[in-house]
Parts: sequence; C-alpha cells; structure tokens
Amino acid sequence: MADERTLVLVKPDGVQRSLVGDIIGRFETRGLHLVGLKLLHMDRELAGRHYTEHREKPFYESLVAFITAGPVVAMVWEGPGVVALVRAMMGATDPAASAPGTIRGDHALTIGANVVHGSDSVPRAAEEIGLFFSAAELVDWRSDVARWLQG
Ligand code: IDP
Ligand code: MG
Repeated sequence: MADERTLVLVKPDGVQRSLVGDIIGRFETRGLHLVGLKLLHMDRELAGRHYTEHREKPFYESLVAFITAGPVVAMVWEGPGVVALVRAMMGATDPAASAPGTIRGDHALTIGANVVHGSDSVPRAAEEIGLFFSAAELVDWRSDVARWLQG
C-alpha cells in the first residue's frame, strides 16, 4: 500500500487530561512514522478553516468553542494507508459507538469531547496538513536503528 500522510490533533480535552503520551505512543508502537509535531492554541480563524465542512451544522459553534478552548497537539504521521488506519485506531466519532481498544473507545464518553481528530481522506489530509504546518516544519528522516544495532 502506498505511503500516505495524515493530520492528527490531540484535542484540548486530550491535552488537559494528559493523554498526549498515550496517543502518540499508540501511533509509534503501531510503526507509523512521525514527520511533524507541535503544540499550539488554535484561534477561531484556524478552527473555521479546519472545520469548514461543518459550518452549517447545528453543533458548529460549540465545536469551534471547544477546539479553541486550550492548546492542541498537532502531528503528521506517515505510513501505508495511514489515513484509514488512524481513523480505525481513533474509533467512531461518537464514543458511545467506539469500540474498546480504540482511542475514543478507551478514553472518551461524549461526542463533543472525543479527544482526537484525524483527517478523513488523502486529499483532505493534504489540505489539513497545510493549515497546521509549513513545508519546512515537515521533517524528512529515516531510522538509523538497524545500522546502530547491527553496525
Ligand atoms: P470526526 O472527528 O470523527 O471526523 P466529524 O463528523 O468530522 O467527525 O465531526 C467533527 C467533530 O465535530 C467530531 O469529532 C465531534 O467532536 C463533533 N461532532 C460531530 N457530530 C456532532 C454532533 O452531532 N454533536 C456534537 N458534536 C459533534
Ligand atoms: Mg471529520
């Protein structure tokens, strides 16, 4: 499967509940490749661009208020089929329906505070990555572990 990139956010509830390490750890141990990482406090303008598809929804105002309520951790992960893989690891949007073992299924109870965001398609991932990261902030690197261990 071709390598893809996706944007993941640990939402303000995840940061404030000290779930950042757990969430990053799941992607690391799954074998995904980290290419971008930052802590930032989203303003209303960025929230509007990020959630543009939801502008007309009844929950839009509460969604923007929530995502701007405190800092988020933004990450770019790379790997084969990573867009769908991250969505599967996140669990269903409504934590009431999220399977145990998923991030939301293990850590969330309400749809408004569901801990994590992941892009929902490859083209949308490219757009979302561009909202949060400049090209220079995406780091091109490969593991040297095998060389260090095996000489
Ligand atoms: P996703 O985060 O799983 O991609 P989306 O449908 O894109 O789900 O919705 C974006 C976010 O908006 C959700 O993660 C959730 O926090 C919030 N949201 C979605 N539907 C509702 C709703 O019916 N009521 C309140 N909040 C919602
Ligand atoms: Mg979505």
